[in-house]
Amino acid sequence: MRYGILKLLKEAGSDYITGVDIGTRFGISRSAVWKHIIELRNEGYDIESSPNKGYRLLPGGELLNPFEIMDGLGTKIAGTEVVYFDEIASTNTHAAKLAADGCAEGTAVVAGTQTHGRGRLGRSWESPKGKGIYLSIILRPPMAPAETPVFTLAAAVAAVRAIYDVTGLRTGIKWPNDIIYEGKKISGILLEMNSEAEMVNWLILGIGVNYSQTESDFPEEIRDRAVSILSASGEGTPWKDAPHGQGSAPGEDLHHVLRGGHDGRAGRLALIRALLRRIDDIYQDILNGKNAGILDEWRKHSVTLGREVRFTLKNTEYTGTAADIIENGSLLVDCSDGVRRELHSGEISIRGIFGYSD
Ligand code: BT5
Repeated sequence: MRYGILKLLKEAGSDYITGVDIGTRFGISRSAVWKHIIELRNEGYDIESSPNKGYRLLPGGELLNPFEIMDGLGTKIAGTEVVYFDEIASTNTHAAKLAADGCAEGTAVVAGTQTHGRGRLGRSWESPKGKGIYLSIILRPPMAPAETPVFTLAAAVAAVRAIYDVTGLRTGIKWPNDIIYEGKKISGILLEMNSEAEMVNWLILGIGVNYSQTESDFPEEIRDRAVSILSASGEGTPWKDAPHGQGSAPGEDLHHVLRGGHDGRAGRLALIRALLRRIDDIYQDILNGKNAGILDEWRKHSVTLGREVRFTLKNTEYTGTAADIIENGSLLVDCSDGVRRELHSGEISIRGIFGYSD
């Protein structure tokens, strides 16, 4: 009921609606309307009340909550259910519990901060409160485990698209799963799976995006290789690097969205919704067998292909040129000894001779 009232207030924009009108709409008394308004205010919504005119929602007053994330989202699967926590250990860990308990496919877990945000291979993900996006989505693709590596590539493509949709920033993908802006990591992806031999039970697609950290918000060890959306955007011109020929860059009115609300929460909300939409689209592509298009787009955004890489395999160090990516997620490297080698993420340590290295 109170979200019904909130919807009405949103539809009214900057106009007021009287308590009587709201009451009539929902068949409740004016004092019942008032109680719901108080509840919404307690949740954090900025609702103005004027004795003669009624109520209105003040601009930029959006919150990060399941209602805001799902309202009018229009996705088929991703984000059809959303759970939100101000604080959680790890959205991926929680999503795994929900998945094991049989939650609906597409359920998204969002948090304001993570106390034990996880990266790959036991690494950690810095997740300061209110400064990043921490999102996990549960998928149940009807396929064999061997077919799932494309999800890592697809998630990276979806993240690049979503960041561009909302900010106009053109980011790149560093194999296997880093989203990079000018050599620094702006987002990371953690894909986890539970399966039988022949069939996936569930996949958890976890995405972390640095949203509003400044340099000093990052721990010293990663300061020179981490960046946030807002700092990458530069003061006041978030779309300065908008690419040409990739659809129109966001209009100036988006500026207030990026920085809007407390803690830029309006911008984080917009980006979470864009991520869910882009993941939903690309998941449909996978289900419809369109993996080739995903790989092509991955190649287009790649900052790894064509570059010199150095890696260690079974204690031997090799150098070579990153030549291509293949559907199982492997990177093909033309090594200086003339041999083309296939690198599987997780098995090698790779040193980019460019920009960010890990
Ligand atoms: C990743 O791992 O990049 C995957 C990160 C996935 C995080 C999301 S948040 C929502 C969901 N819930 C979770 O618990 N996790 C997912 P990896 O490629 O292993 O990179 C980890 C490394 O990146 C660390 O060892 C640091 O060097 C660096 N790092 C940590 N936090 C960072 C940050 N906020 N920004 C940039 N780099 C970071």
